[in-house]
Amino acid sequence: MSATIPTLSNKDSLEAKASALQQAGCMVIQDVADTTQRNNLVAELQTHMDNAKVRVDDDPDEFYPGLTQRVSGLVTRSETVRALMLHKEATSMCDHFLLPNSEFGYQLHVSAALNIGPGARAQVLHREEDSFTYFAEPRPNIILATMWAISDFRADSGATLVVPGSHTWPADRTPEPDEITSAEMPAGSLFFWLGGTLHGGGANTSSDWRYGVILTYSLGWVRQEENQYLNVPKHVLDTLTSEQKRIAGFDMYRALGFYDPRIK
Ligand SMILES: O=C(O)CCC(=O)C(=O)O
Repeated sequence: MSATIPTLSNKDSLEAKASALQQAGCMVIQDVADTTQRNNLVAELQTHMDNAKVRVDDDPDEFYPGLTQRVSGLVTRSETVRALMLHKEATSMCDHFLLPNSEFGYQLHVSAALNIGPGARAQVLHREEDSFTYFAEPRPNIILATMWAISDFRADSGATLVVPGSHTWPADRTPEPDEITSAEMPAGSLFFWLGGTLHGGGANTSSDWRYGVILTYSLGWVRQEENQYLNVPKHVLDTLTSEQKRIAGFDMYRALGFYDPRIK
């Protein structure tokens, strides 16, 4: 494979990180989540993961491959995610890439825990910004995506496949095999990619599970992919801090999002 993903340390400067991500359309930062955070997250989501429906007879036309546990609604389900979604490593990149197009802020776009099981096929490569066809390509930055490595991510265990540089491509250009690479990273790393970067879950040919948490962010004035108004019930919303509510998308963006508090 000739495609490479820039890998930086959490001690590198903001400028170095932003420049690497801008150039490659993707980047790994190592040593961001510690073992306690990862263990807590797994424990908080264990029951939901155990109850997640795993399709064994995979339909190759399905966007989501089988043999994978998927759990969303993480703002409600995980205290650790409520901290990680505001982690400085993530928000500093969001400030850089999203605030110029959304001066009053950005919001969580998707939250999901993805545990790719042995035998799972690769997901079709796609772009996070694919819903925003209104904008001509190359699109402005609308979305910034992150993947927290809860387990080690290896090429054979289903590490995210990514096409560095594809954020600058015309939408109809198909990657050659040597332009696709795996976001291999040790547990605790944080993988970033831009909304225009081609990527997808990798095939798992190993006997281990690949556990990741995807948290994507979007401009404050677009519709969120995950419906937080339904996934965060009122009794949970009432326990969130103002920062958590804001990032989850419950603040107004200029005139957008008003409501009548007398309606219960
Ligand atoms: O699991 C991964 O590595 C990527 C997942 C993804 O891109 C998706 O579910 O849309």
